[in-house]
Amino acid sequence: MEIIKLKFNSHGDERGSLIAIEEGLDIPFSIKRVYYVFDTLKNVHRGFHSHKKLEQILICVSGSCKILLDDGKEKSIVNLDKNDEGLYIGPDMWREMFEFSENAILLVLASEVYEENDYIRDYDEFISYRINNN
Ligand code: T46
Repeated sequence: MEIIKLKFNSHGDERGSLIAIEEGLDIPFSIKRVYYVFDTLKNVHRGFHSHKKLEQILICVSGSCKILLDDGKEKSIVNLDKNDEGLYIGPDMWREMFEFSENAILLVLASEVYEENDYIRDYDEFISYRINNN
């Protein structure tokens, strides 16, 4: 499985650091939605779904967490612990998020507005969808 990570430019000086993320420059899709996940405890697992259309970039802007990616054939665990690094997740990829550190903030840039119909939340359905649509 190919893991696509994006590196963002950090502008640092004696005042601190700043990272700017621009559509068209840093992100391969139009950003229609931004959300962030926080106050998630270490032993909690989230996600457990895939998307039919949605593309996203996940950035752990504070702390760290792990992302399990599963394309139906292969699984991979990605550690997100750098605020200048984004993980691209395209459609048809099962994902789970876990091992959130204290104060972890997972920022997500999304290519579409929220649409529950785009989710596949049942693993067997995900596998059948992959078989029938690839
Ligand atoms: C994903 C991973 C990385 C909204 O009302 N609007 C939104 O834009 C989102 C993302 C969620 N919600 C509501 C729906 C649920 O009632 O917020 C609640 C929690 O959502 P969910 O259980 O889907 O959260 P996660 O952390 O399991 O998954 C989220 C995204 O939903 C998903 O697209 O890829 O983060």
